[in-house]
Amino acid sequence: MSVTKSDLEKLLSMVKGKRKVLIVCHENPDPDTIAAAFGLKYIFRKVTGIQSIIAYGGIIGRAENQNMVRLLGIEMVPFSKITPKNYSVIALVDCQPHTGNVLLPKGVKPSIVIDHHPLRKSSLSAEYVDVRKDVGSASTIITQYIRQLNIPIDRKVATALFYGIKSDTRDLGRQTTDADIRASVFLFPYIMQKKLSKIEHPKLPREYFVELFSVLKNARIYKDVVVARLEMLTWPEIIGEIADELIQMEGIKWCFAYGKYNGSILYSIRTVKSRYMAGVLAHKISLGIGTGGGHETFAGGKIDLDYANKKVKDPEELILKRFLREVNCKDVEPETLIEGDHAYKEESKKALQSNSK
Ligand SMILES: [Mn+2]
Repeated sequence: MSVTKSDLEKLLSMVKGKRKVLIVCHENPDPDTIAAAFGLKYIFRKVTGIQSIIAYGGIIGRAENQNMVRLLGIEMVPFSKITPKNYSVIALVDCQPHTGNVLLPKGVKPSIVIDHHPLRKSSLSAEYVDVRKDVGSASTIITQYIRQLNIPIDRKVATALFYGIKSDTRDLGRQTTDADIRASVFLFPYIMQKKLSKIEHPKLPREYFVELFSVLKNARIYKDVVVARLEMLTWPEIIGEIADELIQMEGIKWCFAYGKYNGSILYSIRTVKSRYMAGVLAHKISLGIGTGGGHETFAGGKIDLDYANKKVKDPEELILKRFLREVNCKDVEPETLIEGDHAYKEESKKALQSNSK
């Protein structure tokens, strides 16, 4: 266990007696950041009696994540509904300041940063920093806190943390360490199995399947690389979901999935090359026009189009070009995943229009 009693005493002393404590998730929160926030809130309440508020930017889009929040009774407030300046303690979980995936108003600095992405300089000014690359999820870190503090575990908190670890590590298979497995084993007896199953297998809107159809028709193969452009018919996290699917294709070593959402281009990168740093690649792709980062085998980025359009002619073309260059496919002629010329866009648009009638 890599957290000591005195670390946690320091953490808890920071919130003791405070009336306004804010826990911030990353934008378009995923199960790991939601669970870590929920777990940290539980720790604060259980040990110090302090109530805190969980806030997030973007939307809780994925059907799984909506189910998670609803079925486990996780209260979360959109960032737009609060005034961060009013909070004396701000904790970030599963993200770090100035990384592009958490929007903090200018002048608002977190005093607590708990994350498992590579450490950023911007985090060092926080009073309490627990950023570790040797765990597969932020939920693992929070589970360690609960164990170290020896507090009784709530079953909803256990279910959330278990799912947080499970989804960030792709069922304990991706960038998983002993710490993640130990945390999962610890949580397992407490989890609410039926609720977890409902969370993991949600009902999906029809648009999801229309999106799937268009993605597959539209996918391009460059040797061992697959590129997919999404229509973004559902929620922003669909990019990561599709990337996770496509990287499973036989013979594929890289996947790049992207789409326009809310004035930005969002993209996800996946690779099977475990010793390559996908996060560094994402950083390179976004250089000068946006933000990007992540882990060894999975990463993502965001290009704000208002900004990028002032800098370059065609940001979408540029990021694709940069990606293909980095994976040695600059001059490779692509082929479609599915043979034949499909008017996929028209078809999916028509399908959608008739849906909304
Ligand atoms: Mn995470």
